[in-house]
Amino acid sequence: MTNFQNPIDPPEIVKGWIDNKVHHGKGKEIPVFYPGNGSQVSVLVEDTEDDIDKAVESARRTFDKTDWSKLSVEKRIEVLEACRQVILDNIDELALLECLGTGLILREIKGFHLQRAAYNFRFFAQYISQAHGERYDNTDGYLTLVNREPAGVVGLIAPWNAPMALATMKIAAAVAFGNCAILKPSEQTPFSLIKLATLLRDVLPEGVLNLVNGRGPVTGSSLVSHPGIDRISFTGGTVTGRQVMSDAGKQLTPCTMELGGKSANIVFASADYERALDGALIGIFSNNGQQCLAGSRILVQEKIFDKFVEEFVQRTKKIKVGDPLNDKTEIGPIASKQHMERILSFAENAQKEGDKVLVGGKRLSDQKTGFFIEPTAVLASSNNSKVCQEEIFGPFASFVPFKSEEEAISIANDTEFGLVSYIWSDHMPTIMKVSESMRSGVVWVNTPMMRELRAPFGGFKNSGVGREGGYSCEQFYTEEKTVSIPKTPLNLKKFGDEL
Ligand code: TXE
Repeated sequence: MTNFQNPIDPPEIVKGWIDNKVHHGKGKEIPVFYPGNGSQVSVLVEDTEDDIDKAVESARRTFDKTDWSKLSVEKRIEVLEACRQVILDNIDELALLECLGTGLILREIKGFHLQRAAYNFRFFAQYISQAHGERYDNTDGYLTLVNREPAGVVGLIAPWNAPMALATMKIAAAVAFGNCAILKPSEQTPFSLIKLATLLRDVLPEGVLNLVNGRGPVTGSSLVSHPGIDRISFTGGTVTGRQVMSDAGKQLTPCTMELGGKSANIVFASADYERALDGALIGIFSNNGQQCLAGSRILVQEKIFDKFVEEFVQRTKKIKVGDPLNDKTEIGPIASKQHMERILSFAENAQKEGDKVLVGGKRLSDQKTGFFIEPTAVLASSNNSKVCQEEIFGPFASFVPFKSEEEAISIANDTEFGLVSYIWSDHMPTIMKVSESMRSGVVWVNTPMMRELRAPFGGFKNSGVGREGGYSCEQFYTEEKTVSIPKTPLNLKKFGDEL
């Protein structure tokens, strides 16, 4: 049995970051584990209500009393580009810290997650360089301008499945539109984001990016409920999202919610078969299967169903699961013990409920310390089965056959979620009809996972509220102000002046 080594020497203790200084919170010490060997590697000091007060005061001070929110576009572009450079200059260390927290494969962290993190800042630098405004002339001689002003102090709540890529989208947007931010990383994966916050101290003035640590119901809910917060941007599970929105609603704080998914990956007989097979495997197994946009329900047309499933299973058996530091690894450990046990419980239940486990479903037998599971595929008894209705959020595919386009559409939409749909077909009328019928915020045709940052990303139904993307973020991270000015002096009605 192998016991994989930690990617990097872990920090002994993880603390918060307020006013560009280390902040020692008032709460408990929470253990943090490395998923690759299951051992506790560090503790984080939990921030409580008092600490949140300090973080909000600091952000508010910078927002209200300095020129941060009024920086010129040119200056702000420089700041965003400098943030990008900080990530690229420190990519090796940030990647190892991201790996330590998440167990994601180092190769993918460096090649994708951190490239995206850096690009998020460049994207918003480019976006604001072309920001547009509205102006209206009217026949009464008025000029009306619609100004966009920074929203204020924004709370950013990030999950554990891709901390750097997801949190930096929020940080970059907040900075681009002149806000001050308070970031709460997941308590499971604090290492890379706290490092980033400290590295950014030479670029961002104090109070622009504060970071608080701790569990959701303690630190997260104090942040969401704080009356000094003007926006909450949340990425996480649907159950938590409901709680966050209800807490924020008490202060009427606007929220965006990027929540879970149970996305249909629909493979028609008219598809390019090999490409669809590759796409289905990528759709469910990349990022250890822990992603909201995973194609976790694979619907395959009856004519090709048996062959497709058989070949999917054969390929799945060959996937290399193991050390995230090894260049050949394709799937690393699950992010936590609790999450691993939850995923495995779906495989156990599946047998009892009449579904058939085709491959996997167990913990890796030669690796009992880290949180490794076999990549899994299940033939569902129907789309009503638990494995088709609940978000499993791991390397776990559920197969369902369909006969016609109508049946595919009906099964695909038969879920509480509506984040993404994948369609594989070379028949244009099928592509058009099915994509128009999907109740999801995103549709990918003959491709897995294309993220165009200018376009909105988010979900229908229980997959979310609001969107992330260029214009969507501009709307969310700013307040609109309408200013009307007469172009020439007007003859106003004279109240109190006798007619
Ligand atoms: O996420 P949570 P969990 C899904 C996935 C997963 C399930 C549960 O199905 O199995 O959610 O994961 C913070 N107020 N996704 O429980 O709880 C928390 O500390 C404020 C989908 O780990 O949603 C963390 O920082 N904040 C997903 C963040 O919310 C609170 C990504 C996310 O944690 C809070 C992750 C509260 N009351 C899980 N409670 C995606 N959309 O990609 C928790 N948090």
